[in-house]
Amino acid sequence: MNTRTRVTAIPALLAAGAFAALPSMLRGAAAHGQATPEAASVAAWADLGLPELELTFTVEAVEGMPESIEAGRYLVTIHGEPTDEDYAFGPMFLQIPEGMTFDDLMAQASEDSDGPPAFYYESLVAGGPSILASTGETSAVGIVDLPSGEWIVAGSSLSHPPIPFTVTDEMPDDLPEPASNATFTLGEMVIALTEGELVAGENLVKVENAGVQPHFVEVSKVPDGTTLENIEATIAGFMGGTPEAEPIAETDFAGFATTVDQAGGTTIWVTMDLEAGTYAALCFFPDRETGMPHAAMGMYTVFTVEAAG
Ligand SMILES: [Cu+2]
Repeated sequence: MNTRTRVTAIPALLAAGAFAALPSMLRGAAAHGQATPEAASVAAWADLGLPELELTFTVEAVEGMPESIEAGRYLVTIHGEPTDEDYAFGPMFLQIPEGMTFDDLMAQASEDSDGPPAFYYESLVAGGPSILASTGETSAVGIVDLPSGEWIVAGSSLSHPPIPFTVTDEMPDDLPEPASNATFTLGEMVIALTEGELVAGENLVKVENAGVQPHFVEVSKVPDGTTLENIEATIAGFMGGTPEAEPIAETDFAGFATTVDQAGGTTIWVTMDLEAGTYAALCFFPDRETGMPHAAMGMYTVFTVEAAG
């Protein structure tokens, strides 16, 4: 069915930056050790008493989403095994815009276009955790706000068609602030570590989109000593330009974590399991005006993670 193919292709298109074009073989080479999340740190989230959602991504569907839930800040756990064709997947929670129906949304999404449908830039896309194939992990956890309205949840990769659900009532006004040791702040066209620091081991990371367009953050380990200029040169090369500095080989990007798209004004919390080293964080969401991946417009940063003392 064409509609389903197109709709489920939206998030894949969005995630389809230059890195998504890398051969999966190369991604496999970048895999790092199996991570066992420390119960101690994520326990800080479990102790908040948040309502929970547990979703399973099978090959064909997202399973476990109730038809109706109450507005709130949700602890979302996802399970699934990425196939060779998946780069990553996670839940795309999208609030159906006022004046649109589920069918309208499906119809617009099925229209041929080079980028995301217009409504995607206007919608409340809540964001969330993601399972990145290169990590070898089969589950992920995050915290996501879901205010009242008519929603869909779909997979942020092919083969997970949208499922409608309803969120009732008002957001509680006493939402707890989940613990975090670092904050990424996203905007046009900037991505910055604005609070705390990322450490070797498990991190509880707050990701806030202070901008207008949807953004996400993908964190890849890069060779020690990599600079912003090296990343700029690498992206220029991807875009067919002539790099001014030394680019990094595509095979030298090792994916460690990614989030799914989140709309302006949203905040999520996710875990990121990192090793000591140098990292690049980038957003490849296509710009509304130019269609260029945000990274090509400067949306990247470089940071280091120290070895645990
Ligand atoms: Cu972006």
